[in-house]
Amino acid sequence: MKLYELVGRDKSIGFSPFVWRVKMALAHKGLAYETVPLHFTEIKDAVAFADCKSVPVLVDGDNVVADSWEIICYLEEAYPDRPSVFSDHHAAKLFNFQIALPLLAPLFRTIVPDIFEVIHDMDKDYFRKSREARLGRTLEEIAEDYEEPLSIFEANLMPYSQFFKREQYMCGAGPGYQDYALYAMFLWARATSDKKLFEDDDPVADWINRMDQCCGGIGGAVKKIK
Ligand SMILES: N[C@@H](CCC(=O)N[C@@H](CS)C(=O)NCC(=O)O)C(=O)O
Repeated sequence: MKLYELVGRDKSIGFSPFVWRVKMALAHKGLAYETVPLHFTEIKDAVAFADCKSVPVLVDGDNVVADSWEIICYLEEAYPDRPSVFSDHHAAKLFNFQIALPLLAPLFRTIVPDIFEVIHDMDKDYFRKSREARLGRTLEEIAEDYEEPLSIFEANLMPYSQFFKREQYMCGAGPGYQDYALYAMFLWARATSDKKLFEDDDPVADWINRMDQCCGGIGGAVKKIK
């Protein structure tokens, strides 16, 4: 199996929150794969064969699947004898939408100037132009005002703090899709930014420690890109 992923200056550290969902699911299922590390500006040409413009893309024999959700659904169907990541397929699908606007969007605005610092020089023009157009401001303006989106992120994280005060994982006795999707977002931030997203004594920190150790510790090994 081949997984096309996004890397920064350091080719050994993938930082896409969507690719990390798939990597955690592959590890959960014990499926082996190799990665094809790509910089932002390499993605379009490299995954054109999959008729898409973003990563992750998975190639499994003759099967080509794009989009993290589609890939995980494909793995569930193609490898039914492996442990499922879903405790409830519909609740998992809904969770993608539940975290997109309240958490992923403000976190993106919080760390986007930090992401710019860790990507390869070849990507800098593309990243600056595309992200400044999307956000309607320069990266420098965004960097000055990061406390506003960060406070939105922190407020929207609160239900998870309350939940993890009482429960170990979102999917029950062990981690599953929702845990991986939320954790992948924190790996994105860990690989690209030094910003503190929660207090050390927050129950979210305990859950992240548990997630760092699951699936052979692949998430726990992620370091900030130098
Ligand atoms: N819905 C897609 C989103 C994937 C996505 O946005 N990937 C980003 C990396 S995090 C990408 O490839 N961006 C290409 C670009 O910005 O040119 C999924 O879940 O797979």
